Amino acid sequence: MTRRIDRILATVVAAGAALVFGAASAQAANWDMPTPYPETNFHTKNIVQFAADVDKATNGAIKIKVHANGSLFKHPEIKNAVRGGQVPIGEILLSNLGNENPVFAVDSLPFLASNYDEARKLWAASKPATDKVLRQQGLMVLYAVAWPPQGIYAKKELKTVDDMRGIKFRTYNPATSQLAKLAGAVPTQVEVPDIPTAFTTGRVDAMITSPSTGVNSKAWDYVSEYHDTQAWLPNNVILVNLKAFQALDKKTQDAILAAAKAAEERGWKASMTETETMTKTLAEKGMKVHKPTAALMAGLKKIGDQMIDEWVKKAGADGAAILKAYRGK
Ligand code: PCA
Repeated sequence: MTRRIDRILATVVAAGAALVFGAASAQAANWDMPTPYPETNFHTKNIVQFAADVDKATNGAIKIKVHANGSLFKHPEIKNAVRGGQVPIGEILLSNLGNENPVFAVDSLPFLASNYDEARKLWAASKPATDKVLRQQGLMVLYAVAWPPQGIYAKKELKTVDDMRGIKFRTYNPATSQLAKLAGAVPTQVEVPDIPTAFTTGRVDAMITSPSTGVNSKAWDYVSEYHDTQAWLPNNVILVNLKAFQALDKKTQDAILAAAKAAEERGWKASMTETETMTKTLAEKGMKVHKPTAALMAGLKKIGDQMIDEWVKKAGADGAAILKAYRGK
């Protein structure tokens, strides 16, 4: 008798549990997430971990499927895909939007923030204005992670900025295009998945990017010189559609925010490790890793100063507030 009651009780408990978790999985949302960079990239790996954390913390209610390397939407389309609700979430390089609003371009101004401490400070200083503009567009930043510092890849050693004159220069955002122009080079926008072909077909001869992207795209196959200029550390941001996020219950929202916070911490740490290991890999693969000459650095800094001045003029009150928060004056 007791055993029968036990059995019945066990069945009732199991049914109750099925009801609770079943409810979660009945509403389980599958979130497709387009990202621009390869699966092997540290940002992507961090996102995959974030997706696993969200799955666990929401009891399977939110399942994020990562579509890396521009396979679902190409990089320039990802922001509008999230904004228009075609996908609820996606990753972009924030400074890709630099022409839309100068606030988005601040992390790519040469030598404004050129190490991890400065880059983090600059993100903290620019986050409120960034959030404000994005929310007006129905978007929200879940987290941001910086790329390793940016260095120049070329076929010959660049001893001065003059050595960049006339070379076909691969760019990835409006700021890199402006830098190329100011150096007398010829800018060509190329997304990361297309880098190897752009070099092997002669569309470009040089680029500025991280040791990370250099390794991901096997730069040693088509260039031999890396100049460790540490010019800036641009941020990738994870954007979520505000309406899709607000439609979730509070518990689910909190779980996603907590996973995002952990991903941001983990991502910045991974980025720092990446800088060291990937710079070493470039050397191991036979590239010459140069400490840039004083003349090259002076030339690049002069260009950076000009770009910062132009940005200040364009960015108005928002820009002034960002610089004040960043520099503390
Ligand atoms: N890699 C990306 C953005 C910055 C970076 O380090 C790229 O080259 O497009």
